[in-house]
Amino acid sequence: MKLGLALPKARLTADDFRFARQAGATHLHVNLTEPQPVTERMRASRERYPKTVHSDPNEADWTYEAFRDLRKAVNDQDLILDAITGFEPAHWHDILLDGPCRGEQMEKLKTILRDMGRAGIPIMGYNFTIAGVWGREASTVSRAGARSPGFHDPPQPPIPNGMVWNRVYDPDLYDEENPKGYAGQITHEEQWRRLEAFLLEILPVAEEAGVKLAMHPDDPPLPTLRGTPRLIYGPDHYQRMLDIHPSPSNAMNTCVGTMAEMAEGDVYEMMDRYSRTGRIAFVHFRNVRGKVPHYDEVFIDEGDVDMIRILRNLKQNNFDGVITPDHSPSFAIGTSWYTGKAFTLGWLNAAIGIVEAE
Ligand SMILES: [Mn+2]
Repeated sequence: MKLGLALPKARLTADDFRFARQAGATHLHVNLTEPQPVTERMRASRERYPKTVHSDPNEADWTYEAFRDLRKAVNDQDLILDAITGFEPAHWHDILLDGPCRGEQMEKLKTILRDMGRAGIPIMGYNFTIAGVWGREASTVSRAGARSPGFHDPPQPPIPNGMVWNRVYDPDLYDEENPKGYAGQITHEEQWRRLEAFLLEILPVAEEAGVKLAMHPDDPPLPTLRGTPRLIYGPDHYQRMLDIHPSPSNAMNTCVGTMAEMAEGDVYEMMDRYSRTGRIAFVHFRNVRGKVPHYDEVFIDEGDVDMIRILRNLKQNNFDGVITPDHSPSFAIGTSWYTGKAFTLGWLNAAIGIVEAE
């Protein structure tokens, strides 16, 4: 088992890489999407792409050369670039929504996977979701009032057309005040059909490129969110996804926190069952208190889940991939993102060392 750190696009600097290495990580995951609030996103999109619906707002980050240079910068700090953790919504909204540019966007994604393979980046994370990660608000129930996300059954307005996740991909279509219809109000079976079509078409390309596609469960793991269907929110759902295609590139990014939040099933049984398949590409580690529709994310060493038991089970099932801290509560002092990550990395580094030595 290897220790990794996931970095957002804004933190891809040499000092950030050194921070990861100093805290004990050997591997990095990077998120190249732009996590901007909707209003900023709309403003930026309007300025840069006044008419274009399907343009990629950071095309330069998604080329072979960019991947190659990123990998080199990571290697230069004695780390391994293990994964990119998600496609930009502008690249594939019509794959999720079965829209008119689906074919063109499938070709774009295939090019990205080929370029990743060529650059030596072995894993692409993804989450086949229309509503994305949504509805969590800051909670302070972690130890000594540390701030951390919680989910408490909020009202769920439907998603105006022109948006997937929380990202506006078409500012001309998107109208928050007077929506021109709503996105993704479809059945679960239709969303499974879209996932199946996506995987059957893209997996041969991924396999040839030597890249694994690693699917994250739906966070929060509710059957529907904002009226859109979710696919991976219960104990058997990953099996249905794995059964679509036996390729080793058809893989999972299991998330201990999200799986513990599921209303049904048992996180230990799920992790045991899926790690036995050998198709977990990497694991997100975080602890949680509660289950949908009411839960709070908490420090790694508090909460409902016995994280050591999870690690022992992963070792027993010969999991040899990367484990990264997921979201971490924020400390009251210091640069909170870094202190939260450093705490979780230190805990995980010690725990992995002990479990591996048993
Ligand atoms: Mn996660």
